[in-house]
Amino acid sequence: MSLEKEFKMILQELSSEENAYAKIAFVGQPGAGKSSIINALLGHKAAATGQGTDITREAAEYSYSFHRLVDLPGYGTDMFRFQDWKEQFRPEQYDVFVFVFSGKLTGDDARMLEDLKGYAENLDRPRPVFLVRNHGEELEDEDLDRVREDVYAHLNMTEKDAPLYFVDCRYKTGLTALSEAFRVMDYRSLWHDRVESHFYKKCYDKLEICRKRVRQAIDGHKVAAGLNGANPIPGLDIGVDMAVYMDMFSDIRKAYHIEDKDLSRYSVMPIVRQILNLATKNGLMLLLKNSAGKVFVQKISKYVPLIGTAVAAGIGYRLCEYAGAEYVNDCEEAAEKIMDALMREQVKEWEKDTRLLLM
Ligand SMILES: Nc1nc2c(ncn2[C@@H]2O[C@H](COP(=O)(O)OP(=O)(O)OP(=O)(O)O)[C@@H](O)[C@H]2O)c(=O)[nH]1
Ligand SMILES: [Mg+2]
Repeated sequence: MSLEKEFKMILQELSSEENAYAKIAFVGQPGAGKSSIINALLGHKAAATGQGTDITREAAEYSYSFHRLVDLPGYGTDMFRFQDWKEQFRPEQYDVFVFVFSGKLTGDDARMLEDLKGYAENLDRPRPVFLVRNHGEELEDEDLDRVREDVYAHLNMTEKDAPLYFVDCRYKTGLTALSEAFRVMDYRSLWHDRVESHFYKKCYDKLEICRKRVRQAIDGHKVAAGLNGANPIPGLDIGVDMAVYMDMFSDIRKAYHIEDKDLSRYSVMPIVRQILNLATKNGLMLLLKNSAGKVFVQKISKYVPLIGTAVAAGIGYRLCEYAGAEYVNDCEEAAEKIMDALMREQVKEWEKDTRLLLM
């Protein structure tokens, strides 16, 4: 399969998989109403709810528009002590957090919010946090400001760090405002980096495999080039066997799975034009002249009659190694440009999807 196709497949897999969703994790004490809010947002009973503790015992994901709602168990119970809960459910993997509470806040709650702030700083991407006071019906209007002050003071944050919503699951109030807040989030910025970083990492892993194959290809040709010097390079007193170089370049491209038809699609890129040009006799001559200058052939070659053909063969060997390395760099640069182009196309697709979904 060609390198471009391999890159494309990586991107397609990543975009269609888990990664292309903003994952909204619901966190909070047991019984705060995390599962009930998820059910209310979904409009049907998907998650189990109940009066006891530890009703939710495993992380569960539910599709919600172009997001995933993630129901997590409550923390601070015998079964899930805060530290154990964190290790088991790794909240740092999620993109958006909904902190649900319904009564008194605890030290664990303050620690949880402290951690949430920390994740955003470490990962250098936005990680919105929403505070949700459930059981809203039990509050009178005049209580709302007090709850608001109380929660921000206890969690050591301000409304700017995390907006507060009042909802009630029994009477289904406040949920529209919450779902509207999810809807208008710049959701792509939440997971774009994750998809992009996975994409580049996987592509570079592929290139690493190619690089190993390429070394073998160059090594074989170097020996041939050292022994063979049929075509003189104009202006230089040294001969090279063009066929050896042509074969080597072709083998390098093969090792990278770079196919000519891939390249023609990207031929507006200078680096790609260069790769194509080097596959021609004139282009190759030019590269060799440049490379030869760099391996000091000019200086040494005029002494060939004095120093003998063994040294000249050594120069041919180095010249080939140098030209091979140059061509490898070009191929890698072209591969990187292909990755960038594919990523840019994908971003355009996502933007189109976002516009459709937000209409
Ligand atoms: N009156 C009233 N009861 C609610 C409200 N929200 C949830 N409940 C009830 O509170 C109990 C706990 O709700 P859950 O949604 O299971 O709470 P949870 O946060 O998911 O709990 P864990 O899964 O154990 O962490 C259930 O019996 C719900 O029916 C509400 O707004 N008003
Ligand atoms: Mg639950």
